[in-house]
Amino acid sequence: KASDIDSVLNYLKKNKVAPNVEYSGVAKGKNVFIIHLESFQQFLIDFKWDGQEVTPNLNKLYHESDTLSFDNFFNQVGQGKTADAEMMLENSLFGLPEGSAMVSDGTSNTFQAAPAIMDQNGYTTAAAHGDVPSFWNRDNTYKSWGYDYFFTKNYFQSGKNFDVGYGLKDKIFMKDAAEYVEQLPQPFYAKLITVTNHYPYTLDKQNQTITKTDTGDDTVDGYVQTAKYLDQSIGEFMTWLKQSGLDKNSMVVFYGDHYGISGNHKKAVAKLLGKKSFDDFDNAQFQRVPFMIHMDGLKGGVNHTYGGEIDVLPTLLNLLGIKADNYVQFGSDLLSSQHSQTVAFRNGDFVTPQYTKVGSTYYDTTTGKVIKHLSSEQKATIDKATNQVTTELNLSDRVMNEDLLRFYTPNGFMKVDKSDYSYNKKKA
Ligand code: GP9
Ligand code: MN
Repeated sequence: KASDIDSVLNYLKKNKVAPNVEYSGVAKGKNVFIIHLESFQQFLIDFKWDGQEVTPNLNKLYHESDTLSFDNFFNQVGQGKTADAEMMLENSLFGLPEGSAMVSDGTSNTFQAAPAIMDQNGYTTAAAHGDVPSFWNRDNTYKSWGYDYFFTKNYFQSGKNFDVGYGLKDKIFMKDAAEYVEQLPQPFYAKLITVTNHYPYTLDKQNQTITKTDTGDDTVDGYVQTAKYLDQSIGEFMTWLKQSGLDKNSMVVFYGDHYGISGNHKKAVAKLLGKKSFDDFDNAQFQRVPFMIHMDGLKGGVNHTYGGEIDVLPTLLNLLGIKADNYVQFGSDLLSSQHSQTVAFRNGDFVTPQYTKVGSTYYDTTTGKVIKHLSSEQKATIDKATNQVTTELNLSDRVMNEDLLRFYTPNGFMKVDKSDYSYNKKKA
């Protein structure tokens, strides 16, 4: 019922975080590219194998003075993987404890998502993905989120060997998608979802430009090959961006959606990282993924704030100068001094700069050592973090399961009418 949203609104009001005013509006009116780096983990940044950098183009971006990079940014997905990442990125709502919220609720729920917000601030919005539109129920969910365009498989070139794994190979996809995006009225908000760096990390011979790693674990060793290929597609995209002139008036955001190597491959990962062992603590830390914001003239650098995918939308809206303090968003501006550095995982575990919780075990985040006996002070801090994590996950689940946003429209927001959208290819 309508009043059920009240406990959510009260909690968010009580815990409101003021965004960093130094960054408010620095990207106002710029085009926005959201580049989804499939299964891309932070450890790949500056990682070397076979006598070379695996991802030189992303490394360069990561270190550039006009890129704001984060090195303590975590994926927070559950079973919905890519879909959970998208849900968090564009709504600042968590995925569900089981399944994929885009599948179970994407069609029917009311959302106040990034595309709709951007649209109502004068933007044209588009998503692109080199697979069938129905995957993860994107075709329906994107209507609920207010995407003007959704470019999928049948919009792009096809042919023998054009696809691998989950769809069009990244180099072809990025090029084709860019050509569509370039034609959109500006400013635009465009999300490009890559797929080639996806388990089982297979790639045609001619695109393999680095040897497989030698852990002996078949599900791990191809990862550097597809990651390198993805990186090359980003390099080509950045070259295109410059040539098109769009680099001057665009903000380009990169993020890794979730791990590429799961916790089931501890031995192989230890070998890959040159470590003696790899335990549950290490696996929690291994959930770091890239988050980088690149823009001409942006005051960049590597930022060490702890945060995660839930925090992306509030951070970006502040940069874009769009006020969102009355929206239902569970994350907060990563650049704000008030930002909470407790990073929730979907199963209730968490990481903070001080503590890491995995199941019923607590670790010192700085040393990786198990804390056997919690002092009363440690216990108080950990209880507070646990409480925050469970409360936010629960409230977010209520918003999703009970479709609570239908009862609350933030000031200045117009409810999305899904019937306004159709993604059938119009012949050029
Ligand atoms: C498929 C792609 C992969 O469309 O986005 O999804 P994932 O398996 O990573 O959740
Ligand atoms: Mn994915």
